[in-house]
Amino acid sequence: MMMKNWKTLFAFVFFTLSVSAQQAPKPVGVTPNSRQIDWYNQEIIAFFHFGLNTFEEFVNEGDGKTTTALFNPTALDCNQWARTLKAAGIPNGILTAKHADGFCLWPSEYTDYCVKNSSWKGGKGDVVKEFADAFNNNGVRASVYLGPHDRHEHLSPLYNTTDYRDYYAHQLTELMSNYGPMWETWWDGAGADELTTPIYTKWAEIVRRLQPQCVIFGTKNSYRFADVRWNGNETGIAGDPCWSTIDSLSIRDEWKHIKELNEGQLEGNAYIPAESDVSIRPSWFYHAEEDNMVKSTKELWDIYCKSVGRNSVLLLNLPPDRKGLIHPIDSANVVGLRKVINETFKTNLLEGASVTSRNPRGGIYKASNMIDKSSKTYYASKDNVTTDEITFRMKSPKTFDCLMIQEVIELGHRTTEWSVDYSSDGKSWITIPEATNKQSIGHKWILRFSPITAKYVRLRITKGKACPAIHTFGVYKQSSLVN
Ligand code: OTN
Repeated sequence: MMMKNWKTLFAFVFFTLSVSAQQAPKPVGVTPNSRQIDWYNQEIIAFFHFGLNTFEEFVNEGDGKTTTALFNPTALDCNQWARTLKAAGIPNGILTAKHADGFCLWPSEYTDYCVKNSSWKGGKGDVVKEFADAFNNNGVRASVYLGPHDRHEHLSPLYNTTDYRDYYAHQLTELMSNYGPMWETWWDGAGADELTTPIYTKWAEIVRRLQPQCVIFGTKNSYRFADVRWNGNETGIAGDPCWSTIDSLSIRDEWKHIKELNEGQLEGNAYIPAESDVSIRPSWFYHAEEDNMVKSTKELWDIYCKSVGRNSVLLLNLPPDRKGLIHPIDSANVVGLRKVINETFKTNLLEGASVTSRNPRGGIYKASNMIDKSSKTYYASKDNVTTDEITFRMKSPKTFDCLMIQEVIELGHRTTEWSVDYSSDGKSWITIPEATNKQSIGHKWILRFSPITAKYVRLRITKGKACPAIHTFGVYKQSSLVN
């Protein structure tokens, strides 16, 4: 009887220990909300700068005085925009419903400075409606930029910030109520210094109430509500490192904190990841004289690797022309980017490799999960370690010039230093120079380097805030279209 009790106790202790070893790692630090996780998974979002500026020579920031009659796209087709995004694998697009000149692309009840008084469709048109309907019908998400700064409104003798707060609130309510789901709203900080946190509080309440899934791009005095931050430049290039966390109060004065915006802050008190905005052309609005200056597929691939591949989301501007169409060169180059991404990441050359790790957690958190293509599984090390070494032995030597790694973002930034080595015999190792002492991982980190041929690859995690939790690790050969 006594013996049986000891056996039962032993079995219980063994069971408890093995179950606790298999529990998921606990999150560390601040972590993303569901909007942010969804936003990260989109990877690329399109920007559409379209409005009066499109119809003016060399203008990108209209002064609010231009006559509304000028707005007259001759063949507007938002289905063509949506089809371009589908072909480019871009799931979401943000339209400048009102840019800094204050001209509204929808017939707002609250202003005459809008499509109602344009030549287009005899003043009966609504670009936001055509855009939202076309996107919803094509299975692409619609989003809006409602510029906080409004030069036209500033020209009014009745202008004061309280009235403007309410004017903007009414317009935001129109956009958030009348056009179906909206997935992101953009609070550009340009010219918006007079807008205080209490003003944004009122606006944020409207977004959260009417469109709870809508991601807020915030700057300056709206960081308290921001799901995502500006990356500190308009070149589409995120920092290295690029932490999703930031000290939200210290970045209010953004021109003094460009580095922090670009790189994030590991010990930041808020999870506000970086969105990287850039135009496919030199200007934000379409100008025919820039038709020969469109970024090539190769340039876009470089930007993708330095934005999405640096734990950020790429916001790529594809400005419609005076017809109201995306220019064929812009379209071809962005569809080319998708081809390059798909070709490059089609085959993880580590697939089928045997994988061993130094500090396995055990249970379902197997090291081979890193190469299993599943979005649900991941590798985790045991608790109380912050370092690890994971070795991949391929069946035969392979040639690669790119690597990609993903952390489990729901569990917070965990790994803070990592390197990747290769070997032909599993005994003597060489560290890839471009993959030496890297810092952040987050949603996705991509590195490119000169081709390497090796049979063994090793991921060395050398520092962290908690035990590593790695979703994906792979080595790839870049598409021949960019090499
Ligand atoms: O002169 N600027 O206003 C300016 C110059 C270069 C790059 C950006 C800006 S404005 C800046 O735009 C960002 C989006 O690209 C954010 O909205 C920032 O808050 C805003 O200040």
